[in-house]
Amino acid sequence: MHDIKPTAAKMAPTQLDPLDLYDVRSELSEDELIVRDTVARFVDEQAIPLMREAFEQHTFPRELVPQIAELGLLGSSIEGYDCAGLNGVSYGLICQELERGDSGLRSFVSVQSSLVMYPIHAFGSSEQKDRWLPPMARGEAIGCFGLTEPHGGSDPGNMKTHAKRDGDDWILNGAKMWITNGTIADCAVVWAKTDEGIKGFIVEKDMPGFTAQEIENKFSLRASITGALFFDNVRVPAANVLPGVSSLRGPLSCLTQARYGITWGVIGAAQACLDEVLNYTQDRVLFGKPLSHTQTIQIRMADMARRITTAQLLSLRLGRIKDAGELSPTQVSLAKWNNCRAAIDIARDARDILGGSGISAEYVPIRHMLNLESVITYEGTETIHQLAVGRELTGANAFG
Ligand code: TGC
Ligand code: FAD
Repeated sequence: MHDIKPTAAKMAPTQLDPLDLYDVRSELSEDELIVRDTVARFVDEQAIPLMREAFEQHTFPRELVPQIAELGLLGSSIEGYDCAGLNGVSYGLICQELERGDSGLRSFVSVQSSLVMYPIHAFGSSEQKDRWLPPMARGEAIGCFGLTEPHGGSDPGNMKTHAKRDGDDWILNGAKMWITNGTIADCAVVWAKTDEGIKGFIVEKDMPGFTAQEIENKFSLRASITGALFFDNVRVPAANVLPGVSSLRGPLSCLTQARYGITWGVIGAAQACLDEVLNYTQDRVLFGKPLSHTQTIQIRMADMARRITTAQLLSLRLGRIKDAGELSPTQVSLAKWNNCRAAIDIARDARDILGGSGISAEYVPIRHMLNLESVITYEGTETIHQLAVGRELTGANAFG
């Protein structure tokens, strides 16, 4: 018979933070630490208590938006226009802390900041910036980003949505699929083919011919709204066309911003899973000792810590490169691939270590695991990022 009491085995003194073994925290500036700690407090106190139910109810907790805005988390990298003007590392830390709560929370901020406010700021007219950026920073206007189409999102260059000039206006036709915030957005930045190249259109929710439909029954990112957008001869005034870009470079440069944030975000999800298994395995007594004292469980948790540490160092370095203005999309692809793969593997393994409890929403791994199925797919699938790195290494384009 096994002695089923905990062995009270001598615990080796632990001095390192299990969720930050290389003390990445010490690499952060005072301002970056304030951002991290403030968002962490918001997530722990305000967001986490709502996320499980939001996930179960398949709804986005919109009541958090005013606080998110109040903290300056919307368009945080933009200077002026009521935005916080923070650096890239701070944006990463915001994403990390939000996604420690739930990927849906980070998605909301990613889309608003990187996919809607960023293109308006980078490619918009001064009227467009004045009109949209301040209310978006305040969370009073919500945006969405329409690039993916029903016939295949990995190859946006093959988009069917198109627009034709008609006097001073444009007539827009087509459809977009899997659009975060699609049905709650006041406007959509929609990318469409024109005779003058691929252009971005700010389509307002009440423009005749524009409809949005919620995609229901998702098993992933349930605490986030996802929709399909339809454009049936929508008349868009020239004043709503982004003047600064007329090629695929427009939407792809937005993706570079959002993917960068995701490299940080998924670290938060992975940390939440490791934290859960560290706690759970201390109390779970099997074969006469706590699960945390068995060799294979320790190896699995050590592997989680190794992968989190690697991801942290990658994202921090990426952030410093970004803040120096030298970021290459290939570097972002490598980190999006590495960090999403690490996080989803960690979440799946954490789910397993919790045994039957692992399938319960009372513990976080299954929610993160299901969310990460979306995160590893959107903003470029793992394969797309591997091929982007392959293209950089070889100079040969394997997409064609
Ligand atoms: P390619 O010939 O490579 O490039 C066309 C033009 O774009 C430039 N470019 C980039 N610019 C900035 N950032 C990048 N990452 C860029 N990649 C390319 C490039 O220099 C060129 O510029 P120019 O001036 O010469 O015209 O285009 P390609 O058709 O070969 O595409 C390559 C590929 C496959 C990498 C690209 O199509 C791709 O990334 N596909 C994946 C699509 C994707 O990620 N969709 C995401 C949709 S949005 C979303 O998922 C939001 S989820 C948000 C949430 O809820 O959090
Ligand atoms: P496909 O492009 O059809 O790919 C199918 C499979 O083929 C994948 O496994 C892919 O890796 C593989 N594949 C593709 N090309 C190759 C190749 N050359 N070689 C080998 N394999 C290949 N999009 C937006 O525009 N805005 C949003 O706000 C948004 N939010 C989203 C939210 C959620 C919850 C989800 C799930 C998606 C969202 N997306 C959004 C769409 C997302 O970007 C796409 O799902 C993604 O880009 C993949 O496109 P797809 O689903 O059409 O898959």
